[in-house]
Amino acid sequence: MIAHVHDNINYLKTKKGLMSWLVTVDHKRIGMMYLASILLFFITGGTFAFLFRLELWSPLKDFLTPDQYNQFFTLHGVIMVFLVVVPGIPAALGNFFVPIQIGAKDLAFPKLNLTSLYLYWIGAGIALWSIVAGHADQGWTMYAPYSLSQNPAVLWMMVAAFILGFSSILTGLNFIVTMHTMRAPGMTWYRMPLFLWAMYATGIMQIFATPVLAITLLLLLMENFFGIGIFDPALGGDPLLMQHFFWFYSHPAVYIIVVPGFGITSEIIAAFAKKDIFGYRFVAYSSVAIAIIGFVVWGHHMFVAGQSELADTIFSFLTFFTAIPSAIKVFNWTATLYKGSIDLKTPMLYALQFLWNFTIGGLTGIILAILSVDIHLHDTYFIVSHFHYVAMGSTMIAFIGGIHYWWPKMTGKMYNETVGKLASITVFIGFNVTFFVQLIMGSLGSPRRYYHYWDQFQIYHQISTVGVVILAVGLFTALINLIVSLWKGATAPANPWGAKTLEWQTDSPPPLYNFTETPIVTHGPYAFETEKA
Ligand code: HEM
Ligand SMILES: [Cu+2]
Repeated sequence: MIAHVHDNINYLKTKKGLMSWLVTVDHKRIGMMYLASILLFFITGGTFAFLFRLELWSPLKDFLTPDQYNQFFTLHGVIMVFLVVVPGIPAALGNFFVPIQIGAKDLAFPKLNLTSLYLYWIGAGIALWSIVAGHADQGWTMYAPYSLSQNPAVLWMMVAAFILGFSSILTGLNFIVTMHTMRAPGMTWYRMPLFLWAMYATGIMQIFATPVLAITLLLLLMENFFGIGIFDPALGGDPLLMQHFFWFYSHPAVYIIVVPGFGITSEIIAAFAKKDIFGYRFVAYSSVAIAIIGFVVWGHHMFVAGQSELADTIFSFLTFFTAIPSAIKVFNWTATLYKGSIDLKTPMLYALQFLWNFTIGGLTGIILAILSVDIHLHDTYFIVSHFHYVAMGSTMIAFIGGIHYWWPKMTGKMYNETVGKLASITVFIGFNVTFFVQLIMGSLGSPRRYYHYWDQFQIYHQISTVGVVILAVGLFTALINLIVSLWKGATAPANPWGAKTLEWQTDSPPPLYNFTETPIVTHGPYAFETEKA
């Protein structure tokens, strides 16, 4: 009886107190805890970036020593990659919405889900400890032999990445099993929202690629502690092997990073253009195609590392194929917008930014895939810009857009729309001022990761630093707007945007088991047209 009474109470109110959160197995609460943790690390990683960009204001010392500069970009990279963009969307929004979008009560393995969160926290704690332990300055790629330095901070960082990898694998596994076994009656594969297809493709990559990273880190640690020659040439090892292993994980990882962003963009565009996504199946399949092709192109990170010319040529050739599924998506989103009744609300502004930024990120990727051009551009600011257009400009922007899209559902509150829009526009300007200029200075030959740089690049660095200030203002405005809404925001209705997917058919915030009765699905995820007819 009592359980029944609880059925209608929203998940935030079912139980109170810190302990009720720490031992919860509710996917929504776990998602919210991930969200809070990831945003905290985003601010931490951003602070390091902000500081070293300020340092780059002039070619000589401003306020950081060269050593501190190296440590700061290392910490920035490790935090942003392993603690923010890789877990990011799946762990926070995926956790919250995968079960709800298929009409299920929870994930298939709720306790495993809580375990993933704890592994994330432990991994994050160790990563932070490595800051205290000293002096990690090897860069986020941890290339041997430099990373085999017996430096405790570097070792701790590897242990952290190892543990974080398991958190990621378990999340992917949980999602895949859930989608296979727990779909509501009528929820066929092709009625699944595109966000779920994206989560599915991401899950595949998490399960198949992440173990390779784990093994690599384990080998590095063994080499460090027992002096077994695996990667260190002084011990008879092969440093290139380390790079192969590393990129065999890390190229799929770039898609673990961006594919979830594709998913969110599809949801937002459908909801705010009030249309079915053009070529739904192509968009769904292209996520899976990206996941598969992503496994055979890792060598494009090693064009100048000394692999054979034949290998270079093959990897260059194969890399071009990754452009096809990405382009299919961009074309289909654009076609969806065509003749849509577009509503430029805050989430939609982020989705449009995503389209712009991802187009630049993807096209610069193709430029880098051209062997002869990459020899010139490798290790310049062009690379830095390319991956920021993808990781920040696409993934983080989609993430922030998704937070705005689902905020009313997650919290039951509406944020201020005008402030949300202004923040979004500021972020767009700030991001592009920061990173577009880096494409130019990179193509002029300015190397990355240099503390002292040549005078002729100062103006570009300064423009970029101004951009970062604008970006920071935009991001903080967005964050404050969301936080203020928790106290001041109007109560959110069940479906503020008039969207069609299942999460909008339950209360805001949802009850403990998501739906008071199991939904029965009778149409596709974006059935706007059927309604008109
Ligand atoms: C869509 C998500 C993508 C992400 C997250 C991403 C991320 C990255 C990252 C992090 C690097 C830096 C390597 C380094 O540390 O030096 C990189 C380099 C590279 N990316 Fe991407 N990339 C993406 C898409 C693409 C696409 C679509 C292509 C090609 C069609 C591409 C081609 C390349 C190439 C060739 C390099 C190597 C450049 C070099 O090291 O000289 N990327 N990418
Ligand atoms: Cu790659």
